[in-house]
Formats: sequence, structure tokens, C-alpha cells
Amino acid sequence: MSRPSLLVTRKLPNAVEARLARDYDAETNAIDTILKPDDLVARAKGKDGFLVTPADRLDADLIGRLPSSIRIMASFSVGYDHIDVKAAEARGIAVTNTPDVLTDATADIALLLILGAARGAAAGMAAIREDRWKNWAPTGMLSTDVRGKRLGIIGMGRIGQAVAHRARAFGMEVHYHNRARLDAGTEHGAVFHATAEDLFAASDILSIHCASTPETRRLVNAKTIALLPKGAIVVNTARGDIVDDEALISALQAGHLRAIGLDVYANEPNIDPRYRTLENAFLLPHLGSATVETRNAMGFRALDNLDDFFAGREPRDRVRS
Ligand code: 8YV
Repeated sequence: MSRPSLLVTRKLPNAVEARLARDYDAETNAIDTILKPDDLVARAKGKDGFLVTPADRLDADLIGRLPSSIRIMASFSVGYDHIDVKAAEARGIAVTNTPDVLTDATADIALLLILGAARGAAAGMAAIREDRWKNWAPTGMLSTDVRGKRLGIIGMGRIGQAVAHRARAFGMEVHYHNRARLDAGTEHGAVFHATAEDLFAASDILSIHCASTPETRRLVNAKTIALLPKGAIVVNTARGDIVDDEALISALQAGHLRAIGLDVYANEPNIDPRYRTLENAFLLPHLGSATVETRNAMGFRALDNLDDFFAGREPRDRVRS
């Protein structure tokens, strides 16, 4: 029996590529360059499906140019804002993602950002590396505790809930806004706010965990940032385009925000260069899911979805528009 033929757009972990080679006729990408749209279309010829990542932009135009042999796009990610799911559906192409397996790794990075921003880690690291730390001082490099602070979580899905769980262990009071209120058993005492605006007004630390959609794009903007109490902290491990960079940077420079912690950015990896100059910005290069264990699990989960699809079963992580 012939094996399904796949285009795998990026280099994946070795264990994942070994399973791919065993079960699929897969064209992989050993040199790991990002394929240009024309290249993607050319390489799609004769393939049954794609295994893609958020570095690939699968918009309606590109999807419209794909051969009809392509029947599935399995993404190596939980987020699928890089795929026009509606356009894929219109062409009968299934789309899947990889939820659950990266929840803990991403929640860990959110806590790292919360702590790193609140405790002035970026400035402290810069002082060490640039040999500016000359003496310990009782009043030097003072930051702020997270204990007792109100943590506002936008988007209380799997990752938001995992962040809430960790935050309670650090003594934070959890508040959240979500499209639907969680049931009491899942809330664990977190305070629900019916609107994002109400949540902003009640957050000493704001952590973003919603998907990037037309409704959430630039949700964190000059108007909503102004609702945060003076000295608040903003942390983002979701998607860069949920934040208006201009507004965030201005609020930080003006002292309305004490600090920020970012793992994701608009236009990655070409981030707004001003972020690099701000010592109260604790910055990471999209490391949310970047552990060996998690990236293996994401690859296997994407393969489980492909296996189901080509065996004629409904893939467990099929997403719909
Ligand atoms: C990864 C992510 O960096 O899953 C997502 O949506 O943003 C991150 O886990 C990325 O997906 C790797 O492909």
C-alpha cells in the first residue's frame, strides 16, 4: 500500500522525523529555511498533505493556489492564526493543531516572564553582564513582590488555567476574562470579569492567553492600557499582534507600566527595535513550547492527527472556522 505523501515545511525533532520517515513519504526541510509562498505551492505538487508551523503563512491566496491533492494541513502548534481555516474548509482541506501537550511548558514561561518582569531581572542581568554591579545596596535595584498582587488573565483556556494554578502557589489573586465564564469547580476562586475592560482595571499584572483573532487583535492598546492601574505589568505568551507595540512602549516609557515580559511579538523575529533598549522589558525569543519534551510531543500529536486522517478517522484536533 502506498504511503501518504507529505510536505514538512520545517526541520522537526529527530524522533518526530524518524516516525515521519517510517510512516510517510515525506519531503522534509533539513536546512530549515522558511519556504516562500511560490516554493510551498511548487512543492505541494503530488502531495496529499502538509505538516506546517506558524512560520508558514497559509492565507486564502496561497490555499487557492494549492493542488487539489492536498487534503490536510496539520500544524505543529496550538495557535492556528497562520492558517485561513475558512479558505481551507472551502477547498475541503482539514486543519489540525496540537493543544494540551504544550500547556505546561507555555504556562511555565508565562510565570518566568511575570517573575522576570516584576523582579527587574532584565536590568539585573544587564548590570552583571556589563560589569555595572559595583556594590550591594539596601536600596539598590528594588522591584516589587508578586505575592498579594492581582493577576489578570485574558483567555482562561488550558494555558490560562495552568498559569492561574501556578500563580496561586506564588500568592497571587487570580482574576480573568473569557468569552464564557468557567464553572465554579474550574474557577478555583478566580474572579470573573464580564469585559476585558473590567479585567484591565482590576489587574496589577496582566497576562495574555487568548488566541489571535480579528476580535483580539490590538486588544491591548492605548485605551485599554490606560485602564490598568499605574505601575502595572503586562506579560504576553500568546501572539504579538494582540498588543499594540506603540502603545505598550509609550506606556512603559511614560512610567504608567512598571515592566513588561514578552515571549511573542508582532512580525517575529523582526521585533520593534525599541524593545531592546528598555531595561524594564524582560524579553524572550518565543520559547513558550521550546523544550525537548514538549516539541517531541507536539510533533507526535501532529502525526497522530495525520495518522487518523489518512486512516479515515476524524483527527482529534481538527479545528473549524
Ligand atoms: C511554538 C506556539 O513556538 O504552538 C504555538 O502556537 O506559538 C509555540 O508553541 C510554535 O508553535 C512552534 O511551531
